[in-house]
Amino acid sequence: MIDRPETDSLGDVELLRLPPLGLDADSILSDSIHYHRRMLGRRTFRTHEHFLYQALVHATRDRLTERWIESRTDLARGQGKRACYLSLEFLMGRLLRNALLNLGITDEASEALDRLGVKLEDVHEQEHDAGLGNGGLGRLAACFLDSCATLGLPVTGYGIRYRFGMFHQRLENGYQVEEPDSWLREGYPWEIERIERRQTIKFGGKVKRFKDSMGRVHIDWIDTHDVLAIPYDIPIPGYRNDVVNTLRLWSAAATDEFDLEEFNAGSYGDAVAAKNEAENITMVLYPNAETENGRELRLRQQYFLASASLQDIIADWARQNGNDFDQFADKYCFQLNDTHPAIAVPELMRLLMDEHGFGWDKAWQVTTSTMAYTNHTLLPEALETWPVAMFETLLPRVLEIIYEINVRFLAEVSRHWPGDLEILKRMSLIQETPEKKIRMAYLAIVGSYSVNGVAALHSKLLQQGLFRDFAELWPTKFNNKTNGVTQRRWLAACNPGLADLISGRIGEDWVTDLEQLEKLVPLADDSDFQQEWRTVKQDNKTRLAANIESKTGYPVDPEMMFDVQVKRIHEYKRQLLNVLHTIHLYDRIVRGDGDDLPPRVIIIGGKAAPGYDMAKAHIKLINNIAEVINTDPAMRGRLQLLFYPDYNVSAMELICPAADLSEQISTAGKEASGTGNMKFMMNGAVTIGTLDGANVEILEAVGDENFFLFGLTVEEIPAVRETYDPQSIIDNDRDFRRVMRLLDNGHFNHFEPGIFDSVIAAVRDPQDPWMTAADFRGFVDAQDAVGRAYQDTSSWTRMSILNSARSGRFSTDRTMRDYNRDIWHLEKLNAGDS
Ligand code: 26V
Repeated sequence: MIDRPETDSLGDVELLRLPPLGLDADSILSDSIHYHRRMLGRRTFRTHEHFLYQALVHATRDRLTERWIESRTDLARGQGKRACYLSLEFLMGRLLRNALLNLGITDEASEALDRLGVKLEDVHEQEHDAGLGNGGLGRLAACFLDSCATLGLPVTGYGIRYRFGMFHQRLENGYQVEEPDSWLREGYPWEIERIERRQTIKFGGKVKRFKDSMGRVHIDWIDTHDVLAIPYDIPIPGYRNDVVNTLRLWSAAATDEFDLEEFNAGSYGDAVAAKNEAENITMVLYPNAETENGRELRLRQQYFLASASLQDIIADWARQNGNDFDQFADKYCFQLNDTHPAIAVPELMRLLMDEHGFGWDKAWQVTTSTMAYTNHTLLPEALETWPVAMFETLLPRVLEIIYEINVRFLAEVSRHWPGDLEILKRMSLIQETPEKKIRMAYLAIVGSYSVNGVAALHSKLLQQGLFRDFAELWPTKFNNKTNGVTQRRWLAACNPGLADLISGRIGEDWVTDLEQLEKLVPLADDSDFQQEWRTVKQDNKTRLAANIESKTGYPVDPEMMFDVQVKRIHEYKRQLLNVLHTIHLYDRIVRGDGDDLPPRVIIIGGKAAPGYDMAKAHIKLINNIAEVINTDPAMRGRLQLLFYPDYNVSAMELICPAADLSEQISTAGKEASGTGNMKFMMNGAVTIGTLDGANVEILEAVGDENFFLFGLTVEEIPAVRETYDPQSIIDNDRDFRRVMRLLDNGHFNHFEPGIFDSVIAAVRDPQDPWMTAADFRGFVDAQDAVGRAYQDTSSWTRMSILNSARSGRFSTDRTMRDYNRDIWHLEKLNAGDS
């Protein structure tokens, strides 16, 4: 058995150097053929391009691996501080295009394949998206990794290698059907299994206390059911800087002992069943729905990730420093991506106390100077709580530690607010009624030295609302870190036409310094530049139109305005508001009042959590309306509605370069940040949006003459809510009345009576939390302004250019610099110096 992990110290690396690999087309071609033939054993490539894809990945990975090892050596040599990004989700998408871009060998790889008569684009199509995330939160983690590597920041991602990622969405009669995502079926050529760094994770059992000969109390967590955690590493290359960081994903496996025990008891079947139970832990990514809250397997996943990652780091530390943890907090920082890995707080306490013999105060000192927490939601129903009863059976020792954290924390609260029992109840890590539950966000706040939100508005609302008491107790702990996206994937790689146009005018520095895009501002009125800008957009629209036709069967005219809303389907994001406006446009054309409308295709895409019935009904509604509109000859060339099936990262890479209008229309105060809004902006789409999340900062950057603003503000909502009467809003608005009449009359569901009743009722509900009716008029008017603006081609192009030009601050390079300046304090790796 391989049981001696490589330490991060220098060891024998010097003895194992090889001559560097060529980055030219010849070398790439010969290595690809080598892998295709000698490793994969394939004779021809014409029948299965997939193996050529695998061969090219291996050739590319070799070139990364060389730099990867050097980066790890640099890190070991420098002994600098590192950050660990703990996240249950990493929505990586495809890796090949970005690896080639960052290595600077896209043209060389393309030329190598040309010689085989194969197009690099077709090879890219062979790659399965690594869909190990639900949406924004997981994709943000992936963008962070790209930016950290590019900035040379030593940051390792720690996550779970789910056997099945985000489900695939198929449509059946307009309804979403979920299908498993077997992304690992053909093997995943990017990963390297590191069996020697496996860890053992404990579950169940009981806690035993005993005194040693010195009279000191020791704690044993015994009779546990152990599960192995096996790490798989994926290289994360920086942009042309020779830095390669790591994404380490843990996979669960049964321990040998587990098998043996059952086997000795004479039941082979039970042994295999036990193995299954262990491996179940990393079987599937949970979709984010309320119905998935409180599932025991999800808690197992969270503990599995936290414990495996911390043990991995501590084992490495102990190999180099023995039991001396004095410097540990100067060398490590753990960034918690939402509360999902917050169980790392008590787990680090447990490891330091029970496994390394530290007292409470020392362990708490280390924990609270290494943990930092990022909140990603204001929706109360998305805040995690775990039943105490579940902890009792699954993680009894961890529960004891949480109780102790709470006792000490509440003592601090009563020192701050003497005699205030109400506040003790409010701030306790344990919610008492109706069921005893652990409030994971509070645990994360108490255990961390930094707590941040993900956009200015969101961070402000956290401090004034959800976490108000905590912000009052520890005002300096709270801060904002506005999200971003990586321009390497979201402009350079996915929009080569625009990237070339931009680089031709202002040079290539924007690829690592997005603020450079400001240099486009003076070109916004240049008519030649405008024409070239429009040509690129048109090409991207043509490319997307072909893709949509192949997926939906509907031909799309790229001359029409592309009005796009793609994101998870959720009531707060208000796809329904978009649908109401679509019906309104349809109604205007039918009643002969649509002559001054620009031809428009409305594209909506996104997945609904499998247990979220209302969101699923929205998908069905969109598809039914699409069917009516798209088959009505009167709509031809004037209005189209399309539901984009199986929306994912790779789909967005086609969609955002082709969008004219970006829909960011959530109810104010509900979207923490949004990041799709930034991808669209960067690619020259103009936003129609509410004052929510990062839209506020987008508006500030671009100016209100380049943004279509509408809707109630966070400040206005509470007062409007008090007397909210959607029916009277409908009654007093002729357009709204007509829209509702079409819905009420079953115009979109003639042969399926009643199926939209709950959707329609929600619009009329005075308690509607999303206040869709309240924003109808504002939205329709703003859309009207969009329609008029779009018809002035030159002024629209100007807006488009300015949106891209002012998107500089929405790079994750800026976000990561902010995290590093205020939270992590890491030194850059000496890229390329070794
Ligand atoms: C909740 C749950 C509940 C139980 C099962 C699995 C699961 C998975 C995720 C979540 C919470 C999701 C929170 C989230 O995705 N927030 C999004 O974060 C983005 C990045 O900061 C931000 O742009 C979006 O506005 C925000 O909705």
